[in-house]
Amino acid sequence: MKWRTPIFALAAAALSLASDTGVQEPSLREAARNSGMLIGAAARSAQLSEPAYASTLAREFNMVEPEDALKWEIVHPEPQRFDFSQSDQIVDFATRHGMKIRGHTLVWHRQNPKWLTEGKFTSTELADILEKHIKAVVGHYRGRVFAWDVVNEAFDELHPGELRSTLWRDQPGIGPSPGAATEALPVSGRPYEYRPYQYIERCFRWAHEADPQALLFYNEAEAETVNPKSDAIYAMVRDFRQRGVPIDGIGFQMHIANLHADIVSIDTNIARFAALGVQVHITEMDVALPVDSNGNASPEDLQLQASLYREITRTCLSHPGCTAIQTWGFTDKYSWIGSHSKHTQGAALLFDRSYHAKPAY
Ligand code: 9MR
Repeated sequence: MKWRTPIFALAAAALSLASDTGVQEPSLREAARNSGMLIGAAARSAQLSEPAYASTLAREFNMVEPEDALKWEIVHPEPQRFDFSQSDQIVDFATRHGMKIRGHTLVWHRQNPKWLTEGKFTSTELADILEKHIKAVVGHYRGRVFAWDVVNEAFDELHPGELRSTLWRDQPGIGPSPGAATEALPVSGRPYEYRPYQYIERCFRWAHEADPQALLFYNEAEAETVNPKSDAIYAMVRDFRQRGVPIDGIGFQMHIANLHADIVSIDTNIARFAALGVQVHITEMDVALPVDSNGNASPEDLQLQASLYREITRTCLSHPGCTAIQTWGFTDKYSWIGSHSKHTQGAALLFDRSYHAKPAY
């Protein structure tokens, strides 16, 4: 009967873990490793000193992405000054715990510092600033960040298929793109070859120069299904692949607020991008639920949420090109959903505010 002792001990330990936290064996991280997947979460440096936050993150995930720490206003607060202190904390944490690191994001229209947005720079100056920024940030983490969201959310919400008007599109985007083939698109009377997403192409080339080993992603919101926005991105990615622009992947954010999301369309969309030879990462998944004044969702909605997490995970696993699933945070204690929806929506993640695993786990 001797052999039973360690098994009992293990079972008791697993049970007490389960009753304490609701987590199961194997952890998400172990399950992901067994399936050859990456399972990630966005993280905030300020929370790493909280023991439950740090232990859950390290136990359950094999990939991490700074939620805000690499955005311009934090990492590049003054024209000549970079501040990597917050992102370094997350990168160091990931390194200590053997986790892969995704970088987010080199170019976005939000969270930019005033010196940049109000600087009234010329196109040439802006292009120069952008190139230096990308090369400095990618260069700082060369060999450590394995994948970058080079450009985030460049396509428009209101006019799907068109590029959003931003500092970047409206300025360096209008210049001719070095290396762009001139025969691929009709020029129709323009003085030089014009691609609306020319500035995006330049960003990918700069990032690739700074770290030729890093995987370079285009990341987008509301492009998970087959729709006019994902059609436009598909055309851009296909053009990039045909002309050898260094793009390796597409990130679908997957912020879900509709509990009846169209899984079939998501599946078809993942398949068509994967067929272009790019990897697909689900980069920012959460499923927002209606919550009461205490922040609690109904048991029925928690089950519906669990089905959505399950369906998206299954869909990703069914495509060899879908290589990572990441949630936007992991505990409902720290989630952008609560803050932006005035607390009528929330409970969007895998763990509740006390780090107990929810049905979605
Ligand atoms: O979660 C991020 C939140 O902390 C920031 O305040 C916000 C600023 O706009 O950005 C949030 O993250 C966004 C991500 O960078 C890009 N996709 C949408 C995410 C949620 O808004």
